Amino acid sequence: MATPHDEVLAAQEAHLRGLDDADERTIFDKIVAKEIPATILYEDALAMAFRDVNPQAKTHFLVIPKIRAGLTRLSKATEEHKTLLGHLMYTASVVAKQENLDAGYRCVINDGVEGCQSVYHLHVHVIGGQQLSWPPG
Ligand code: IU
Repeated sequence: MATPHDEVLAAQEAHLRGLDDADERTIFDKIVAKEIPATILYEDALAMAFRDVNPQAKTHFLVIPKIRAGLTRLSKATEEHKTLLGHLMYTASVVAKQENLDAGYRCVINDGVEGCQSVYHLHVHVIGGQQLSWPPG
């Protein structure tokens, strides 16, 4: 029997399936289009990195694909996203160097409701600049 928790998850998943529509714009699409200001650290043809507005550590930036291309979340990844996903991870390492995170840092991708994802445009969090603890909650 479905629990209330299952029902909430099912409703949210149904909503997210709707967000797969290429016409649906996220706040990150607006940052890419420079319609909303952000502190941009890096940009190339495929990816953009900018500071998180609500930093969870001394350094906290996000790396996103400039075109979402179906990647509302990591669990939507298909074979055709492999190169883009590699590019995002490599970009994370380039910007981490630029930010002098030489002592280490953490990359996180939140997926879906239970992963606490709030913006459905794939993004890699890069967190560092201080000693982090493990495990996360
Ligand atoms: P999440 O993994 O989907 O929960 O992370 C979304 C992040 O996007 C979160 O850390 C927000 O602080 C961040 N963010 C932002 O940097 N700028 C914005 O305009 C919005 C969210 I909305």
